[in-house]
Amino acid sequence: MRSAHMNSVVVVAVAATLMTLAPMAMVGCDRAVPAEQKLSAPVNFRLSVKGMHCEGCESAICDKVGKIAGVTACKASHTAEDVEVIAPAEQKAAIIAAITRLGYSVEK
Ligand SMILES: [Cu+2]
Repeated sequence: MRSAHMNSVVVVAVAATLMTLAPMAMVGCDRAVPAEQKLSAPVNFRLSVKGMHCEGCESAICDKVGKIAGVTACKASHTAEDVEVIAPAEQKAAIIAAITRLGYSVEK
């Protein structure tokens, strides 16, 4: 049981790669595929975020956003008031919620 956690960390890290490289190879073993591997391929999107005033705010946001499953990149700018993320599109709501919970406002 001790290795179960490590295994899931590795699965998250390679999930996006597996989905883009060999989606057809997954057919036939659906029950063995962890939920993380069902995320779609990451896309780049930009959120307009108000309330950041320094680099500490930028790292606070990307620290949180980076922990969301499927997120492969995060870049925040308090001067441009935006956050650029590379993540599966279906994770966008979770990313907006995480930023909002930190006290910043995301404009849609
Ligand atoms: Cu700040």
